[in-house]
Amino acid sequence: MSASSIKTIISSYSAQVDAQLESILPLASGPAEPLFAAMRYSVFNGGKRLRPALCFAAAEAICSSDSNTAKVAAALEMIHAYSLIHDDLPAMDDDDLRRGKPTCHIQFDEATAILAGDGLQSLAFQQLCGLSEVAPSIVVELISMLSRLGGCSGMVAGQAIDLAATGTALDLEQLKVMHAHKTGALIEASVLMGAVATAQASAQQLAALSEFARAIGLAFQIQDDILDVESSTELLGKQQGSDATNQKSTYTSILGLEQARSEADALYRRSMQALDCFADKAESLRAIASFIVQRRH
Ligand code: GRG
Repeated sequence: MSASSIKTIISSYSAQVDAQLESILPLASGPAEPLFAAMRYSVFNGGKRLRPALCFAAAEAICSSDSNTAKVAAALEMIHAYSLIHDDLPAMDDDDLRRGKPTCHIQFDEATAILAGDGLQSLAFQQLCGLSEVAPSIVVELISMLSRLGGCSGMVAGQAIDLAATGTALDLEQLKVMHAHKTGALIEASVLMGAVATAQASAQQLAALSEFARAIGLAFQIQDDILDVESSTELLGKQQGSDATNQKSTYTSILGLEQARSEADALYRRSMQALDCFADKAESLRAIASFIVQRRH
C-alpha cells in the first residue's frame, strides 16, 4: 500500500474519532472554563491518532467498525492525551514542547494541567460506560481492559519504572519490560478493545491481535528512540535528543542505530505474521503497522 493510501486511511479514522471527541469534551465555558480549555487544547493539538486508527482497523479485521468503535477510540485517545500531559509535567519529564506547541502546563498552569489529565482519564471511562448497542458484559470487559492496560498493571507502571530508572543504565531486557508497559500496553489496549467492541472476536483472533500489538508496540518505541537521535525538534514537535540529555537508556544507546533499526524490522515482520489468519481483513492494520515503523515524527 502506498504512503498516501496509508495517510488516507488514518485520516478517515481521525475524522471519525475527532467528531466523537468534539461531541464528548465539555465546551470551554462556565466556572471550570480553564480546565475544559486545557482538556480540549491537549486533545486537539495535532496528535497522529495512531491508537484510534489501530482500534478501527482491529474492528475491521474482525468484521467492521461502527459508532461504538468511534467511542472506544475516543476513550483511548483521551487516555493517551492525559498520559502525555502528565508525562510533560515538571515532576516527570519537565517538557515545554509537545506536537510543536507549548505543553499543557506551559500554556495553562501546572494545577490546570494535572486536572486536565485527571478529567480526560475519567471522561474516557465515562465514554465506555455510555456505549449503547453492546451487551453490558462487553462494556465491563472494555472497562476492565482499559483500566488494566492503561493503569498500574500497564502504562502507569511503565511510567513508574521509567522514573525509577532515571540516571541508571538499563539493560535490554529491563528496557523492554519498561516499554512493554509504558508504550506497548496502551497500543495493545487499542487493538484488543477495537476487536472486543465488535462482540464477534474469537479467543484465537484476540491472541493473534495481542501478538501483533506487542510486536508493533515495541517497534513503535524503537522507532521513537531512532527519531530522537535522527530527527529534528522542528519535525518531531518536541525536543530532539531529549533521551540523551536526560540520560535515558534507549534502544539506540544500548544497541546502536543500525541494530536498533534491524530490531524494529524484525518486530515489524513478526507483527505481519501474526496477522496472517485475518487475510485481507487486516489490510488497514498492516498499513498502520508499516506507517509506525516508517514514520518520521
Ligand atoms: C504519565 C501515567 C503517565 C504515563 C505516561 C506514554 C507515556 C506514559 C509517556 C510518553 C512519553 C513518550 C514520549 C513515550 C514515547 C512513545 C510515545 C507514547 C510517544 C507519543 O505517542 P505518539 O507519537 O503521539 O502517538 P501523538 O502526538 O502523535 O499523539
